[in-house]
Amino acid sequence: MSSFFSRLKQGLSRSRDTLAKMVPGGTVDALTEEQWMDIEDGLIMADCGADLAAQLVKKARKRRGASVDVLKESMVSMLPQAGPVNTATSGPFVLLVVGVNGTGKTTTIGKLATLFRQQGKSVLVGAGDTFRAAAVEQLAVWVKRAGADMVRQHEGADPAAVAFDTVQRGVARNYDVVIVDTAGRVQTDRGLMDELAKVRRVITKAYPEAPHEVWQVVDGGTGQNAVAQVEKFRDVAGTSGLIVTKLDGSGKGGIVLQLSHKFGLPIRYVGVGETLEDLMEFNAEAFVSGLLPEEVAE
Ligand SMILES: Nc1nc2c(ncn2[C@@H]2O[C@H](COP(=O)(O)OP(=O)(O)O)[C@@H](O)[C@H]2O)c(=O)[nH]1
Ligand SMILES: [Mg+2]
Repeated sequence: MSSFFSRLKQGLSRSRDTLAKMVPGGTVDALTEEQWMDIEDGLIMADCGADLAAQLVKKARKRRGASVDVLKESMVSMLPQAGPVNTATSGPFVLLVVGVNGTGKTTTIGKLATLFRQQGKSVLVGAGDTFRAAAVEQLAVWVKRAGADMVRQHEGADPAAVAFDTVQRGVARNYDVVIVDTAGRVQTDRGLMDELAKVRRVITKAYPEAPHEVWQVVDGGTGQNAVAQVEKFRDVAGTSGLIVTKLDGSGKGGIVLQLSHKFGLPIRYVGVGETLEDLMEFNAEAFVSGLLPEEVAE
């Protein structure tokens, strides 16, 4: 088994445990009515959401010889098929990262910067969370370790000004990748939304093609809260993809399916732990295989 898959599996073990209680193993054919109801309950407990759980079971049951393998296929086929991210833009590839405080934005940016550097790309990161001085320092540590560069201003500086400077410098100095961090909390929710809208606007002023992607980071352990967060940020920030972190911390990995189904947004990465290797490019088949129990429960 590849280290990628074993790590993912390890990270999803709590979710798989949640489901293993309810879902019989992979090859069981012709499940009983009661077993299907248990499966539906299991999917709900793993945070797939009641609507999606019902849909998945219904879809799987329509197939002859319906089994858990068919359920896996239904899950994979309902995930939006997004092509790979096109970072080969004419100027820098500009990525804006948004999301509520504590979801993992800054650490994820640090990891992404490292991954891009490993591909030989030059990376410039903008410290747009000016709300707390500690946030800038935390980012600085990651950026230095990654061998990337950073644009920063003083605590309390206008995040839009930081974003503008970052993108402008990224274009002027021909960076391959520009990543802009943001705050996930300011004095008020309204303030945060206004700020994000402004950050997005000035990025486009600095470079009309940008941002190429806006990824929202959500904490996979927060259940319906994660759904509400995506709903709230989506229009303001123009979210184009999701990163679901902390899947190792709860048995609620089904949230990944619920979010992508509900919003039709591609999942770009999932986080299954705190180290660099725990941020994994999302692969629908691997994810679903890691989520569902494999062995037949006798
Ligand atoms: N267990 C676990 N912790 C994570 C994961 N991703 C991020 N974290 C932790 O979540 C905490 C908050 O992350 P941070 O990047 O500061 O969040 P931000 O406020 O959105 O910038 C940090 O302690 C991270 O190490 C993950 O996939 N799994
Ligand atoms: Mg942060």
